[in-house]
Amino acid sequence: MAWLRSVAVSAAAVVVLPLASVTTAGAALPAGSPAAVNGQLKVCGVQLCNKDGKAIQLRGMSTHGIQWYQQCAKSQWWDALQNDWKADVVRVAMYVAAKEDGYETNPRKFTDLVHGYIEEATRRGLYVLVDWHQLDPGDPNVYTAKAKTFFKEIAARHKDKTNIIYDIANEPNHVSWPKIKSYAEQLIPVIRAEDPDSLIISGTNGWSTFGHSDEQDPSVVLNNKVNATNFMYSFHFYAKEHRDDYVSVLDKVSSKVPVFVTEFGTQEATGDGPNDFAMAQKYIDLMKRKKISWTNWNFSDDERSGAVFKEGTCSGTSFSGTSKLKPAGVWVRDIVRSADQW
Ligand code: IDC
Repeated sequence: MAWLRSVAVSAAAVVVLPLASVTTAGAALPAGSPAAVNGQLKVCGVQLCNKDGKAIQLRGMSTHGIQWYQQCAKSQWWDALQNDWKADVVRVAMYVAAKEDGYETNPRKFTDLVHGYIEEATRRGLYVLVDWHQLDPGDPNVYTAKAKTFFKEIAARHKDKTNIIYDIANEPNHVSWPKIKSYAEQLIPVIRAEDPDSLIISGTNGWSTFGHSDEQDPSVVLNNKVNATNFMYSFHFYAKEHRDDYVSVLDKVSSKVPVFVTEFGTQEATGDGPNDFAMAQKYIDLMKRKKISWTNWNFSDDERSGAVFKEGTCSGTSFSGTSKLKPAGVWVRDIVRSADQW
């Protein structure tokens, strides 16, 4: 690449870098967009705060696995997310395991794919949550070296952006909390070395339930916190299956540590089956009251009830409005669209 570009790194020094490695802070964020208005996120106490220190709640959607549903991410899909749904944040779900056709099968291809989602989210003024979607096996330590390689490149490329959020472990399972904490404390410095002020999230044991799905008390996590600042814990739920006891856990932990609900559904944990909107509404009310940010699973046309679009939608160009939505989509679109909490 012959193009070069000057970048001021301080008042005193100017370096010349190849254009491909340069990103300019906020330059592409449209005025008035969620990421332009709120800027660099910061954890303040147990809340997520915007650049002015005001507690905010971000709401948005998760992609399905980008190895399977990349074909959805065309311009009209982005238009729907940005303008029709008025989302604040998109979660980019990058599965890791080869047996799930994930990152391991082609690290270069998947890293480039994620760069593409980040750039598009930025052009549209959305926050973008980069999800290291480890799931099977459930111990994130299996992938520590790969996670370091991936996040180092992502953070190095996008460090000047103010709209990027890193989730280093989707759903740890069949693994103890101290092992997850140890993994997190190895990953966080790798990201921070490139991008010091970034918001970083990690999942918790029991598929990101603070151990509740493993019949453990959340105090195991709460009494042994990750040693990091600007860090949040994720909590996941599927409302048809995860009932009032899970709501109580979310209520309890979110009073003690900063929590981001990076994935939830209104169905069973398979992401399929009947919706329970009444139960899901209890979580929505709690998250609204406590300004807990969330992304819903998922913005694809998979056949399951939790994929918001009807099957076949992604082969077309019409994503806005409600005609292409399944019931879960109609329900969650209304909530994402409703007046912002910022
Ligand atoms: C599901 C996908 C499905 C895929 C399966 C296993 O919808 O297509 O075959 O994963 O890879 C989660 C996970 C998320 C799951 C989702 C629904 O984070 O990967 O997606 N779910 O089962 N945790 C609880 C539910």
